[in-house]
Amino acid sequence: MQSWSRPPVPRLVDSGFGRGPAVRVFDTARGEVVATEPETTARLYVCGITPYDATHLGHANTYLAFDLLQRAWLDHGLDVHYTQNVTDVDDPLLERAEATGVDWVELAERETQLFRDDMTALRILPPRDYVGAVESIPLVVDLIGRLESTGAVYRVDDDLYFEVRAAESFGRVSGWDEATMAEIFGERGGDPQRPGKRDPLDCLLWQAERPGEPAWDTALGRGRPGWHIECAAIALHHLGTTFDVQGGGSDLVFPHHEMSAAEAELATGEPFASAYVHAGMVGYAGEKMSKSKGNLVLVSRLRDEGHDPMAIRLALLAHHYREDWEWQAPQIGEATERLSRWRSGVQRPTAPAAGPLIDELRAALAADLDAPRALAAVDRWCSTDGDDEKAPEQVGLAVDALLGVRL
Ligand code: 5CA
Ligand code: ZN
Repeated sequence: MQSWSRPPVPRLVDSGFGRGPAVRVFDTARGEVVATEPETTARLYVCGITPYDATHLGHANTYLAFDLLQRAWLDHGLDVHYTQNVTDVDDPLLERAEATGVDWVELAERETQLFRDDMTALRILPPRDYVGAVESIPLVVDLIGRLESTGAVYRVDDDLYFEVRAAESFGRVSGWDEATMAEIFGERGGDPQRPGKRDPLDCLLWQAERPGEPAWDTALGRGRPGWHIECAAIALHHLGTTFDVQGGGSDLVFPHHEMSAAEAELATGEPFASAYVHAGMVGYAGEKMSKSKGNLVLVSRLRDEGHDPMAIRLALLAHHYREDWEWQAPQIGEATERLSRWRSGVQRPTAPAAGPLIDELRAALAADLDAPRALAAVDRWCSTDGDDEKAPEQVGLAVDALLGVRL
C-alpha cells in the first residue's frame, strides 16, 4: 500500500548540537522502563487502523507517541525501519460496509486515504512499509503453515485455531492472570464460548469462507486471515524477529499483542519483539473514544473547523503518552494559545541560548517520551528573555526535529 508523505526532520547534529541520548520506554511485558538498544537501525511495528471510520483523536494520540519515539531514535543517530499494517479485511469493517450499503473495499480505501491525510497534516512520520492485510494473505498462509508443523494448529469446522498453550511464552506480554484474560478475550473480538476449542483462549488463525463475505483461495482453503496472525506475519516478514518495539494503544495488550507474540515465537523460536509499548486510551464523554461507541472527535473535523494541525498535535502532546485521559473542547483553545506563544518565541530577535533547552527536550524524550515535560521547558524558554541571536531559529529547528511541531 502507499504510505503517506514524510515531513522533513531537521538534524540537530548538523547544527552543532551533537546527538541525543539513548531512548528508554516503558515495556508492558517487563513492567518497567527499559533501554531500547538498536545497533544502527531501530525496527518498529505499530498496529494500524481498521479503516471503517475516520481517524479520531485516540488514533492520532497513539501514532503520535510512536512518532516521538522515532524522532528520539533519529536524533540519537539511528535509522528507523517502521512498519504499520492496515486491517483492511475484518469483521467490524464488513459489518459497517453491510450496514451502510457501501462496498467494503471502497469503504476501506476511503477511510485509509482520510487517515493518510490526517497523518500528513499532523506531521506524523510515515511507515516505510504500509501494508494491508489483504495483500499479505500469502504471508499469513505461510506463517500458519509454519505453525502447523509445530502441531499447534487445529480445526473447528473449517476454521483454523491456534493452541495458545503450545507457546511457552503465552501470557508474558500482558502478565495477566487467567481470569482477567478470559474476561477480556470475549470483549475484544475473541470467541471463548465456541464449542470444539481446546482452550477458551485459543484464537482464530484462519476463517473459512462465510456466505456473502470476501474470501481468498489459498492452500488453507477459501477464507480470510484471523486478526492476530495478520500482524505477526506482516511484522516478521518486514522486520524479522526480535525487532525493537511492538506498539499500539493499551487496548491491544491483550489479546492482540499477546496472541501475535505467542504465534510468532512458536513459529520462529525467537522473541517477537524486544519491548511492547502501549499508549493510553483517549476518552470522550465518559468513555473510551471508539468507532463502535460512536463518541468520536475526528481529526478531520477539527481540521475542517479551521484548527491548526500543529495545535491539535500540541493538544495531544500535553498528555504523557501512557496516560488515559479525556478530551475536552477547551483543550484545543489552550493548545492554540500555546502554539501562538511558541511562534512569538521563535520570532524574537534574541532569546536565551538554545543548548540548555535542547538538552532538556532530549532528556525528557529519552525518559519514556515525556512530552509534557518537554512542553513545559519550551514554555519556560518562551517566557524568558535572553540575548542570543541564533537561539530563536535553533529552537524552531529543535521543536520541529524532536516534537514535530513546525512553528
Ligand atoms: N487494526 C487494529 C490493530 S492491528 C486496530 O486496533 N485498529 S483500530 O482502528 O481500532 O485502532 C488503531 C490504533 O489506535 C490501535 O493502535 C489502537 O490501540 C489505537 N486506539 C484505538 N482507540 C483508541 C483510543 N480511544 N485512544 C488511544 N488509542 C486508541
Ligand atoms: Zn495489530
